[in-house]
Parts: sequence; structure tokens; C-alpha cells
Amino acid sequence: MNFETLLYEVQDGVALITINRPKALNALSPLVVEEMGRALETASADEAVRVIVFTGAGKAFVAGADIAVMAGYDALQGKNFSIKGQRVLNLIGQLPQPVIAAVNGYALGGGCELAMACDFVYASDKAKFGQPEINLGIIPGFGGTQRLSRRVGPALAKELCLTGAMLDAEEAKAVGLVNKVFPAEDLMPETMKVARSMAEKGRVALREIKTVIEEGYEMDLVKACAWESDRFAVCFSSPDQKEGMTAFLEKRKPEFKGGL
Ligand code: CO8
Repeated sequence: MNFETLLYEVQDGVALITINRPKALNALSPLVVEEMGRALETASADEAVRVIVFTGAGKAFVAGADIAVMAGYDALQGKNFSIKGQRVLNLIGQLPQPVIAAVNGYALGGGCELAMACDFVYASDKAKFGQPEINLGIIPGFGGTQRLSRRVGPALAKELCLTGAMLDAEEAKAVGLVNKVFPAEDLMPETMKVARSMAEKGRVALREIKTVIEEGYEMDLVKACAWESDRFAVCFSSPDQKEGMTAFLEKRKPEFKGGL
């Protein structure tokens, strides 16, 4: 798969998507956003892909939406770009595969929004997170106001968006934006180790866990639990359930082949 602004490779069940505009700190131009959408659709349709990892080339994860492009926008162009970005980031939550953000450096503005749209976030100890749009006279537009308040609560989300302050990786972990922090050189090996181990698990269970947590989170608890029961039942029509339980009883490693 060839892209102008991304590197895309699939190995051992893991699609690694690297945003590759290091000279602009991987700023999200309209082309990057469009290619991210295409890369996600490609990975989603590929039976060989069980887990997706996003990272950035060079010293940044993503330093935001492309300010040079947005500088000339009028209101309608701003709205259209916001909608396009949101569509791609919302797609991450709707994919059947888990998506991990491996945040190697700056995750600012659209970069922080991309990280928060992923299912979970690993970060290098050099990473920095923030929503500095206030300094440009705008607000976050790729879902940041909403995802940040859901992740860290409205008071901290307001403080971060209203001041434009950055959090380092440990601070971001302390407030629940980041799951784990690694020394910079260990970030990719450790992330890929986890991604590969998830890729060996059952496709159906990966999909159902992601979907039930993603969608149930916004539901009333009793309804969400009822929905969990339905999706629990779905797992029992998958060969993965037979294989997983048979392998346990036969004291061997399961070989999940997917299906359903
Ligand atoms: N857009 C375009 N170019 C960028 C961006 C960006 N977001 N960030 C960095 N660059 C470019 C710089 O202009 C510079 O280019 P050049 O070498 O040609 O001068 C190059 O990347 C390197 O950057 P710096 O020299 O600034 O590197 P530093 O290490 O000194 O500083 C920082 C790194 C602190 C990350 C700094 O670059 C910075 O503050 N960047 C901007 C961060 C920011 O404000 N991000 C938010 C952008 S707005 C946004 O994301 C809104 C999302 C929703 C949009 C909704 C649609 C309308």
C-alpha cells in the first residue's frame, strides 16, 4: 500500500501506520487525514490485520493540524476540515481491530486528539500532550474538547484547553491519558510486543471487547450489561471459543483462526 504521507506495513498480524512528515512534525494536512482514513479502511478490511498501531516519524507523534494550511481557511473550510478529521478519528473507535497509539514525542492539538481516539496509549518518556489551539485563536476541532473531558474530567479538560498547557508523559499517565510510559528507545519494541501478543488472540473476542467497552461506556449500566450478554453469546458461535476452551482443557496454546 503506497501513501505520500504515511508508512504502512503489516507484520505478524499488526498494521503499523507511521505518520511521515517529520520536517513539519507530522502535522495533519488534509492529505494526511485522507490517507489515514484510507489506511484504516485498508487495515480494517484485511483479514491478516488483527491490531493497528499509530506512531510518528522523527521527534513528534503529531504536532497538530497543519497550521500553514489552516491559516488561509474561512469558516466553511474550517468546518469541513473539522468534519473530515472527526470522521477519521471516529472511525478508529468503530474498527473491529484494537488501535494503539505509540506516542513518541509531541502529541499536540490534532495529535493529542488522534492519541485519545485510539483504544489505548503508550508513550515515550519524551512525549508531551496538550491542546494548544487557544494560542492560535481557535478551539480543538477533531473531537478534543469532548474526548479530553471524557478521559480526564471536565475541570482538567477545561484547564488544559483554556491555558494550552502541556503535560509530560508521566503527568499524562497520572491523569489517565496514557496507559504506560517507556524509555524512548523501548517504546516501539514494547508496543509491538503487546500488539503482537494481542494479534495472537481470537479475532472475534478482540472485536467484541473493543465494541462493548466503546459503545457501552455511554449507555445506562443495566442496558450496557444486557448488551454485553448479547455480545458474550455471539462469541459462542465463533470457532475461537471452541478452540480457546478446548486448548485450555487440553493444556495447550490455542490457535485462533477467527471466523464470524
Ligand atoms: N502545523 C504546521 N507546521 C508545523 C506544526 C503544525 N501544527 N507544528 C510544527 N510545524 C513545523 C514548524 O513550522 C517548523 O517548520 P519549519 O522548519 O519549516 O519552520 C517545523 O515543524 C519544526 O517546528 P519547530 O521549529 O517549531 O520545532 P520546535 O521543536 O522548536 O517546537 C513545537 C515544537 C512546540 C511542537 C512547535 O512546533 C509548536 O508549537 N507547534 C504547533 C503546535 C500547535 O499549536 N498545534 C495545534 C495545531 S491546531 C490543531 O491541531 C487543531 C486540530 C483541529 C483542527 C480542526 C479543523 C479546523
